[in-house]
Amino acid sequence: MNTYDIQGKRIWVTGHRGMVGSAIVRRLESQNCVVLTSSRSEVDLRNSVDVKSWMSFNKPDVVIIAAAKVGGILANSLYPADFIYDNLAIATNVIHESYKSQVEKLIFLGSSCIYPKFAPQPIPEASLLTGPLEPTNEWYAIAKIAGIKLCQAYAKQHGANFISAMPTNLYGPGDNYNLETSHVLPALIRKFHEAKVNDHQSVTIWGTGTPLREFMHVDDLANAIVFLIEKYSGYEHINIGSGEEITIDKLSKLVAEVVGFKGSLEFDRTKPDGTPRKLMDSSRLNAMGWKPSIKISNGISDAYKSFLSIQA
Ligand code: GFB
Repeated sequence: MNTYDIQGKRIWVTGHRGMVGSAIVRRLESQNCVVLTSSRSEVDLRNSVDVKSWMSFNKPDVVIIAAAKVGGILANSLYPADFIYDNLAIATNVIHESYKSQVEKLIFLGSSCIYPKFAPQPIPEASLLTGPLEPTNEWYAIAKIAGIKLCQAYAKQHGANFISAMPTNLYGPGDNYNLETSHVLPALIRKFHEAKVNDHQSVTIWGTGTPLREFMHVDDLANAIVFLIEKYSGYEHINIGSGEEITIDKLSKLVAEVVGFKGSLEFDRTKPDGTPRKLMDSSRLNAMGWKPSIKISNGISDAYKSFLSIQA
């Protein structure tokens, strides 16, 4: 297994203010490397001229594409043009300019929603492009699939050491708690917290509660990303899952318990369920020697603590 040593390297973490980017910056604090970050006012990643000039000035050795236009099931279905355009532009610009400025290692982050709606479960990497996508997030999925293909094309044509990884549904510090655009877990934390403090008797959950989702704490993901930068240079994208899945109904009860909400759940069937299940097969990553360590019940308590700290 050819390894890449990040000691002393200049590592650009794009999207450093986001939940994933900030977890990666936290993870790199203990490493002897130079972490580079850029604010939106300095570099609009959708603008190739911005990206080119920032890279020629800052000369990163490693690039982590954690920047993305992300959101939950409702945001993805409401803003398809934003999701496909922003994510395609970010991938195209950062990957191409990384090649032009001879970046030594790049990792592109996608999502488990790249897989067909009815892929075999658990979903192996080979399922990619074998069937129709989940309609609510196909725009984002296509942009992320294009990112995978960009990395593969630059590896194939130019020998670039560009890899891509597909995390499962993430949660943790720095999450988005806006109820229209967020993912389910932060939405539940906020809904149950507000119901508790306002003494409401019930909380509305979207859909039927029957879909299954796999979750991973963002600190586990940050560890996996550093592990892959150092240990993986393969052509194929690689799944980063926890192997722990739960129904939305059970997740709701777990979050309610952590938050201390004692009321009832109501299910709003006018809201979409999305894909029925998207448990990934992460055996390739596990076989390389990496496993997550944060169990969902502990992870939710940690996420709730970080939610309370931003309420204060
Ligand atoms: O997390 P979520 O928005 O995204 O929804 P996906 C997961 C499930 O939770 C769906 C249900 O079945 C939702 O109907 N749900 C229940 C809720 N209550 C709520 C709520 O209050 N808010 C939200 N947001 N969901 C996303 C993709 O799909 O997965 C993204 O759209 C990305 O592109 C992300 O890939 C990882 O898991 O369905």
